[in-house]
Amino acid sequence: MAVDADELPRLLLIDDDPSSLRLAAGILGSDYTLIFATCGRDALDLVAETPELILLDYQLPDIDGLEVCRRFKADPASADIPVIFITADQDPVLEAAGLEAGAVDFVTKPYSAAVLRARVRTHILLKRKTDLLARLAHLDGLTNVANRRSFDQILEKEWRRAQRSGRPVSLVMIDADHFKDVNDAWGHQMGDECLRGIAHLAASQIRRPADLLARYGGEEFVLLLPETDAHGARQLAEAIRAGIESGFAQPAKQGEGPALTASLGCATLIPSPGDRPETLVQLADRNLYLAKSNGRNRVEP
Ligand code: GH3
Ligand code: MG
Ligand code: MG
Ligand code: MG
Repeated sequence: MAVDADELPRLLLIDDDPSSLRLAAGILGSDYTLIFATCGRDALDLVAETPELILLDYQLPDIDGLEVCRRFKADPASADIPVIFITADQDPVLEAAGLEAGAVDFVTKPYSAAVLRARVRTHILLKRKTDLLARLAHLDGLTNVANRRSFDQILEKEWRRAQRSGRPVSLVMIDADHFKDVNDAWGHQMGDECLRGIAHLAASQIRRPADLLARYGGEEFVLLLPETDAHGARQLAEAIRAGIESGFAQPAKQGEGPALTASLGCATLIPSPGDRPETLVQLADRNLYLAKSNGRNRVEP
C-alpha cells in the first residue's frame, strides 16, 4: 500500500494463540503497524487506538469473538472499522453469525499469506473510498465548504439541541451584491474565484468548532452559529462584510478583480418545542432582503 513508512495503517490483531499472532505478524508486519490483543477485554480497550481494520479470532478466553464484534459495532467510535473474522473451521453457520454481527469478511485457518494480505488490503481500500465519498457528499465542489444537504442536516440537529438546552441559535445569510454584474463584466471563471474568496474569508472569521459555514446556493452562503446571541451573530456578520469590502475575498491581487461587496441578514431564536428550523432561515432571509433594499453592503438588523 502506497503510504509513508512512519504512517503505516494500523491493524488490530485479536487472537489468544501466540503462534497465530506471530504468523499474522510475519505476513502483515511490514505493511502495517500492528496492535495485538490476546483477549476480548484487551481488544475492547485497544480499539481506542483507532485501527483501520480488525482481524478477530472466534475463540477467545473471556468474551466470545462474536460478542466482541457486536460490541465494536454498537459503539459509534468503532462501528465503522471493518472486522475480518479468522476461524479455524469452515462452518457456514458460524460464518453467517459473523457477518450478522457486522464483520465484512472471513479468513479460514490455515490461510495463505497472499489471500490474507489481499483481503486486508481490499477492505482498507474500500473503507477509505467509502469515507471519501461520505466526505464529498457533504462538501460543495466549488468552494469546499459544507453543501446545502449538510447544512440542512446540521441545522435540524442544532435546532433540536437548542430546543433541549433553551440556548439561542443564530443564522447569518450572506449574499454577494450584484453578482450577475460581476460575472457579466469579468466572466464566470472570475466569478467562481470570487465565490471561493468569499467562502475562504467567511471561514477564516469562524471561531468556534460548532459554527458551520455552508454554501446555501448560487452566490449565497449561510453561517449557522449555535449558542450565539444576536449580538455575537451581528459582530461576526459585520466582520465578514467589512472583510469583503476591504478586498480580502479578492481572488487576484488588489485592484485586479471586481470590487466585491455582500449583504448579510441575521436571525437569532431560542426555539420552543413545536418550532421548525425553517423559521430561522426565513427570518434571516427577510433581513437579507432588508439589507439589499436598504442599499446593500450592509448587515441587518
Ligand atoms: P443582488 O445584489 O440583488 O443579490 O444581485 P445579484 O446579481 O447578486 O443577484 P441575482 O440573484 O440576480 O444573481 C445571482 C448571480 O449569481 C447570477 C448567477 O449567474 C451568479 N451565480 C450563481 N452561482 C454562481 C456560480 O457558481 N458561479 C458564478 N460565477 N456565478 C454564479
Ligand atoms: Mg482463539
Ligand atoms: Mg442571491
Ligand atoms: Mg446576490
